[in-house]
Amino acid sequence: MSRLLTDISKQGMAIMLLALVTMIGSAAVTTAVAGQPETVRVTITAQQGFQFQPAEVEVPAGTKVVLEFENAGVMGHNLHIPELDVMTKTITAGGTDTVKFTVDEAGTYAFRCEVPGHAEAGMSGELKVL
Ligand SMILES: [Cu+2]
Repeated sequence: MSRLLTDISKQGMAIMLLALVTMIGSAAVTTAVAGQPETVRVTITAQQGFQFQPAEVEVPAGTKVVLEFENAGVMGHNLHIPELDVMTKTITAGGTDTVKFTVDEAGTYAFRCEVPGHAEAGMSGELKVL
């Protein structure tokens, strides 16, 4: 009987410890989130010569990204992130288009211009979600 009680109390301790660890864990996560801006603004420009500038962009996971796409080239361009199903309009020279999205999963997501031949000519890049 006393052995059973001991086992139960050990189990109780384990549960309390787990609850404590969980509380500390979530407190740490809350602090990290509070320290980050809720929205990240990113500008990517389509340059002459079939280039995105910058071609590599980093954003934090779980944060709303406001991506402004500008066309500083002479032809129409767009920006497509296939894995995220994010795509701007095809904008003419001097134009802009803004898309908003949130990526919860860290990883590297390729983006490209979908105007035929442009990605092959160099219009591709990577969005890194950290
Ligand atoms: Cu293009």
